[in-house]
Amino acid sequence: MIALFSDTHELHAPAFEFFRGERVPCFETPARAAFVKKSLQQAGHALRQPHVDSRAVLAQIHSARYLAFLENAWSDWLALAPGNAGLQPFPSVWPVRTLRSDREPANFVARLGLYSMDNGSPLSAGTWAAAKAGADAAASAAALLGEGARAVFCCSRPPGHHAGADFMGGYCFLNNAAVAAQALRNSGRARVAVLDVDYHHGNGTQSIFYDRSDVLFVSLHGDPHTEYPFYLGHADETGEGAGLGFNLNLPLAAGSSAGAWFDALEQGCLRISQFGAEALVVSLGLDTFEDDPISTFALKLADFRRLGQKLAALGLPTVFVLEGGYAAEALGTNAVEVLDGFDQGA
Ligand code: SP5
Ligand code: ZN
Repeated sequence: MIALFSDTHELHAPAFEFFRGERVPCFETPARAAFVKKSLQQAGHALRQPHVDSRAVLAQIHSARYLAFLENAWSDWLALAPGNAGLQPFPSVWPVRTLRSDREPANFVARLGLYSMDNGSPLSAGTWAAAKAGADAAASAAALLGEGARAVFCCSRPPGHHAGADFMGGYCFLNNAAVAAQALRNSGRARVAVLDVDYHHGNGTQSIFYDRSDVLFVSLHGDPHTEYPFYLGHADETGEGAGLGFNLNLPLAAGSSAGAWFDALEQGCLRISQFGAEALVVSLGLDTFEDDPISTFALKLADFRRLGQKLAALGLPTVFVLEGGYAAEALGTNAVEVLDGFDQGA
């Protein structure tokens, strides 16, 4: 399978995040993509650079003011105080209910809160460049499908599925899966399905397509009653307006078995077939792995091959985008199992 990879991901390298009020090393690290790259090369998958500028598609997915904020965030942060170069900005105030989000404050930290869903998505000097390279990979993958490729894997980070039209969150800044889906729509595919198998609900992708019937969103994830992102991902979220019936959430209790997970996958795949999708985007989070440090599902290496085979059986041109997965050393072998299972089943 063609895999897209850019070294630019390394430029997003914050040092710490918060856990229980303490600074802890980031779970989402450059080493993750390095392990996946190494496993791809060992398994003989061809690596290519992204070759399409995603800027026009990004403008269809994200708000202009959010994109402008993100692109300039690091220089704005440095402009506040010279010593900020060695510090990480975090939001400390958010426009929750009754507060206004239509007016953009001048204050940097207030703007950071306006455009964030959590304080768990640290920025670093190269965040925009790395996230943009990931979006370029997603747009490039869609273009390669247009040239006849059966499937393309975007080996990129930071991940994207928690990022909404105008906010970052959950280690995500630009929604790569949404970029791939929109680019596939732009190239003439009438119906595109996004299947999100990350442990966490893809709240950003859901919200971006919630009122649309041309992009079906299906997600398997830890029940938001107990699992991040908590405020979205319930089974009763079925879409709105023209999008009613085109959103399917399959939440599973924390600690669910691989058997229960594959039962839910079956339901999701049936819905995608019934939808009549002309292309598939897979938000490939691998934090469903039994040894993942922040998640509670129990998939083993062999289950990832089974996942790939199951996805191939849908018979659709497919873009895979890397999302979460924090057992970094196992991430590469787990990802390659999915891709090899897909190639084997295709
Ligand atoms: C893309 C993705 O997978 N984002 C996940 C963001 C999760 N952010 C919250 C992390 C909370 C960490 N909790 C650690 C629990 C350890 N038992
Ligand atoms: Zn996740």
